[in-house]
Amino acid sequence: MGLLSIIRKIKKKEKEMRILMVGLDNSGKTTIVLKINGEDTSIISPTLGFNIKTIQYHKYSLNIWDIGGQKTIRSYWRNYFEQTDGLIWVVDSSDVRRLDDCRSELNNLLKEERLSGASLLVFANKQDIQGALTPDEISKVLNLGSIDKTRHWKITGCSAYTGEGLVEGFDWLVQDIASRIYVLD
Ligand SMILES: Nc1nc2c(ncn2[C@@H]2O[C@H](COP(=O)(O)OP(=O)(O)OP(=O)(O)O)[C@@H](O)[C@H]2O)c(=O)[nH]1
Ligand SMILES: [Mg+2]
Repeated sequence: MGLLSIIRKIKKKEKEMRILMVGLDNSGKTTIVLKINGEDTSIISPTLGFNIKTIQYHKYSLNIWDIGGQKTIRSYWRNYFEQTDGLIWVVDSSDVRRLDDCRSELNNLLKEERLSGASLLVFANKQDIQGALTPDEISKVLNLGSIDKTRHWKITGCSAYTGEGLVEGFDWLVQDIASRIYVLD
């Protein structure tokens, strides 16, 4: 391999970001990934393992790991923590009954040493549903104000159906990661 192609290869690799997408089952993770990638969101089934999707986003290549959130398979989340640059926690803002569960699962994740350097984007999804809690309300219930000061985080309201809020969230996440790991860009 010539020097130029080696350099190109390194450069290409440099532009990659690993994004881990988790949250309770039915929160809308898979729908969000499809929508941001411009794919049909009408036929969706629960994720029993995981999906990996590589999306070209501006000049970055996002490797998005969309992991199934059903209770019985949450113990497998830890298999995907390594080398995560960005963590997306997806919340069904209309599922008030399970917000306690949602808070405790998120708290567990944030204690994880291997995720300590990852930027955190919380998507308060399903804002199109009447009666859904607002991002501010979700933030209070999930106690995001008590997140460690060293963590970069943001909450954004969104709807994977209409697409509202998705670009705003991804833009913040990608910029935040880039400012930490690609400082020379
Ligand atoms: N109204 C509304 N429904 C949504 C939205 N996002 C997802 N859904 C629906 O919520 C259900 C679950 O969506 P999924 O994307 O499969 O959820 P998931 O988080 O990937 O679920 P698991 O794979 O089981 O962890 C589906 O019926 C979606 O159509 C949204 O923004 N608004
Ligand atoms: Mg899914």
